[in-house]
Formats: sequence, structure tokens, C-alpha cells
Amino acid sequence: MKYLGRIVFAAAFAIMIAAGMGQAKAADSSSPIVIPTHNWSSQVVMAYIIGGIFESLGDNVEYVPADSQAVYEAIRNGDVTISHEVWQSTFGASFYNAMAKGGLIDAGTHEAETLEEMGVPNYVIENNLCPGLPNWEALANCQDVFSTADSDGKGRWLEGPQSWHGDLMPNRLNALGLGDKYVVKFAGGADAIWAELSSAKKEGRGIITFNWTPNFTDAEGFSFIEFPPYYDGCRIADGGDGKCGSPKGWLKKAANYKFPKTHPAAYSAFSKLSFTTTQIGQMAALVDVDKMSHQDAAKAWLAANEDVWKAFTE
Ligand code: TMO
Repeated sequence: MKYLGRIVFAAAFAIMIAAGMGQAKAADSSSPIVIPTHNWSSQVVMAYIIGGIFESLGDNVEYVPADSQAVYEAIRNGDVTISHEVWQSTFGASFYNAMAKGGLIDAGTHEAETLEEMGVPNYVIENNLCPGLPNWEALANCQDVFSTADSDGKGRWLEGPQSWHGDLMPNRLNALGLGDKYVVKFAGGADAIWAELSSAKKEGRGIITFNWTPNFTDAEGFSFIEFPPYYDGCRIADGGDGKCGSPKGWLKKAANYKFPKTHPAAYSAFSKLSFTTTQIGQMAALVDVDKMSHQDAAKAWLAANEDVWKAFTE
């Protein structure tokens, strides 16, 4: 009896503590969490996935199309709440600039490692279209293999939209002494890169494009060109001579500094959230291979991966 009494007392006490803690923990603000969308597929799908996770916690969410460089300033000043794909090579400088000015915090790093680099489809190497690739020095002897109708007899480097990189690739070509042999053409959007890759493959023709991993192309395989290794400061924009490739980099998350206070539950989930190379590649594939809308892709991913994302909310 005495023993049972103790158990009942202990149980009641545990309930009181639990209830008390529930009250002490501030609820998330009902003001919307503003999530940016950019112009590559995994980022947009992941935006809706994260929005879905926040909604499962009772939060309100808003999506805004945003420039992928200017977004860090927008997070710093509070117009946008988070960024969930901060790629080291393309956005590291903007991310740290905003952090230095104040108002933007580092909300952790995804498990996936990243690379954003020029490369060729595997058949270019397998069929030996440019002997010596993936070593960059091989490029000096095969500009003809990569020339196109609009490249003035030079080889074409098909870059992503200029909003991602600015003059990084034209600078790199010149720094490496390839400026007379190659010219950079900027794609209007990621879809233009995928369309070019697909028609080049059908024709068995040589092509050099900007690409990245994690991406849907990981599944089939893609060969990134091996440039002289990256080191901090090697780029012309960072004061270097520009003779370097892109870093094997990180993929971070950023948030406005007030987010942990205004939305503690959502912030906790966001800080725990981490995706792998395979998961991010699949998010892109749902759109770029399976041709789903970004929203439907996110719904399908959330439904199929509850075990992955529910853990972030606990
Ligand atoms: C920013 N991106 C993943 C397109 O290189």
C-alpha cells in the first residue's frame, strides 16, 4: 500500500512537471516563417518539404521567390526567415558577408558534401572524346570537340545562370590560359542545362556544363573536371590569381537571428534538419526526372519519409 502510494505520488508529480514544462515553453509565433525559393529543383522541393514540416508543428509559412545571392541580405534584415541550401562554393561569400554585418546566424550543416563544378557526361570520358579528361589540362587540346554554333570556333563552357556565379568561370578560363580556346555561355536557367545535356547525349556529342552534387545527375553519374585544388582566397573575387577549381564544400542552413526566439519549435526542427546526398538527389529527381511539380514532389517526399523528418521535430 505504502509502495503503491509512492508510485501514484511519483506519477502525479511527473504529470505536474510535464504540464509545467509545457506551459513554460513559449509557443511559436503565428507570424509566417518566410522561406525563399530559388532556381534549381532540390532547393524548391526542399523549401516545400521544410514548410510542410513547420506546418506539422502548427506554424504558418510563406514562400517568396528570391535571388540566391541577395537572399542573405534579406535574411539579415528579416524579410526572409531562413535559407536551407547555402552552397559553399556559390554562396559562402554572401553568407559570411551578411553574418559579419549582423542579423544572420549559422543554423547548422547538412550531412551532404557538395561540389559545384564544370564537368562532362560520363560518355565523353568513356568514348575518349577528349583524351586526358577529367584532368583540366586536357581541355587545351580539344576546344573543337566542345564548340557549338554560337561559340565562334572556340569550345563552349555552358555555365548556369549568371546570378549564381558572376564572372567566376570566365575569370577561371583566363587565369588557366584557356581564354583563347573557350568561351563561357550562361544558361537562362537550370532546365536549359538539362535540355542541352540530353540532346548532346542523343547525338553522342561533347559537352562541358556547370553541374553540381547532390543533384539528380548523381544517379546516372557525371564526371567533374579536376582543376588545380581550391584553397581559401584563390579566386579573383577573393584576391587570388583564379587558378583553382571549386571547393569540395559544405551545405549549410542560415536563419534570421530572431527565429530561435519567435519560433522556438520550428527553429529547433530546422537546426536538427540534415539531408544526405541521396535524399537531396531524390528531391531534384522527383522534378527533373519524374516531372512532378515542386509542391507535389514535396508532398510525396514527406509522405514517404516520415521516419526521416519526424525525428527533426522531436
Ligand atoms: C547553387 N547550385 C546548386 C545551383 O550550384
